[in-house]
Amino acid sequence: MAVETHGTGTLPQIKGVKDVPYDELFVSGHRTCQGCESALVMRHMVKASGPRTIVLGSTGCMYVANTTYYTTPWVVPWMHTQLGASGSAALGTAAGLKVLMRKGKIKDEKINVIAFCGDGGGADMGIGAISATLTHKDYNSLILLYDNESYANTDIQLSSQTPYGAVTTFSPSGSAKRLMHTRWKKNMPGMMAAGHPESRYIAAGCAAYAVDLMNKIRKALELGGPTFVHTLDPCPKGWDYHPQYSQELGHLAVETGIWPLYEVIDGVCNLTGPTRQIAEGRKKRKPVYEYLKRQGRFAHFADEDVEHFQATVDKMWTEWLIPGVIPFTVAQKDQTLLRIEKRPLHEETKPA
Ligand SMILES: Cc1ncc(C[n+]2csc(CCOP(=O)(O)OP(=O)(O)O)c2C)c(N)n1
Ligand code: SF4
Ligand SMILES: [Mg+2]
Repeated sequence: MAVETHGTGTLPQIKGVKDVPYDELFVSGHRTCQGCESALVMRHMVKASGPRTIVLGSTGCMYVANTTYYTTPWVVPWMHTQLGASGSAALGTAAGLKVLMRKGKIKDEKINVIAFCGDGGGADMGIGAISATLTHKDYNSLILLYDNESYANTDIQLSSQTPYGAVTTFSPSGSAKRLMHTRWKKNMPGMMAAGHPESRYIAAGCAAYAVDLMNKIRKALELGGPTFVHTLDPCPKGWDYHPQYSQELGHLAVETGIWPLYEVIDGVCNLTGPTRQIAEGRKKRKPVYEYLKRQGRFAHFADEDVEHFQATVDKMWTEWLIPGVIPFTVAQKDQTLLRIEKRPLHEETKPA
């Protein structure tokens, strides 16, 4: 799809791994857990955006573990902001830079403003400020929500992004109640796309698909205005698995269809990576059990819990059309979307 950009063209799309910038702008000196995918998101994020970037970070693992006293992995300018304030920090910084450039106090050049937040800080506490920022089309900023599916930094409490049935310190499994948490994960990127027509770019990514993620970051910054990228980040501590499997779990989240990769550019939805292949019938969607069985947070699941999880993911693929984002007329013309609706459900949901 041809897309008009207001960028400088300095962040072209990356064609493959060999094309990825060599420079590291998020280096050693942090204290995140071994296998932390959120830290990898930070690394990919600034690799994609380059040195002319200001990063703002709300409280959470990516703040606390990345700024231990007198040490930091950030090579680019970085500032902490309050837990629910990523949206305000993004807008304020973008507006401040614009004024300073207009008054000739600093050189008029493209500076990328990226504010990150966790799922607790972004999808729960700070959603109002993010929403407000996404309506201010005159200011260029990217809000990146790194989603480890819990309030990880304060010891894995339940958030609106915690998946159905998962054990957290606020939702332990017990003899009286096997599942303490029975709400479906809030659809943050879909909601942001549906409600913010001024935002030209909203995407869902995953660090296990590094080039796809870096290209999404670049597209957001090139298109300009307020943009939003949501990443799903396997977290060995909160999800309870060996750190060596983080990338595999990222792949499984996408291959089972639990975490679809897509972008909404000027209101048009574009599926990416394996999500596109599955939708086009070129790849089979894996049973969710493949993903669930690898994590201790789902170890208490009975067959009926797995079946409910599978049935809801199936429904997401067959019935949801991201209401308000993809008009039915576009869905009619877009064969990919039609194929999603026509696809048969996967055959198996039960453990082998
Ligand atoms: C207003 C406010 N309430 C509570 C806290 C305590 N706190 C610090 S980090 C954190 C968890 C944030 O979770 P999330 O945004 O998902 O980031 P993660 O720790 O998972 O990376 C909490 C509750 C705080 N810093 N500020
Ligand atoms: S608790 Fe999870 S998100 Fe936090 S540093 Fe460890 S692996 Fe990363
Ligand atoms: Mg979190």
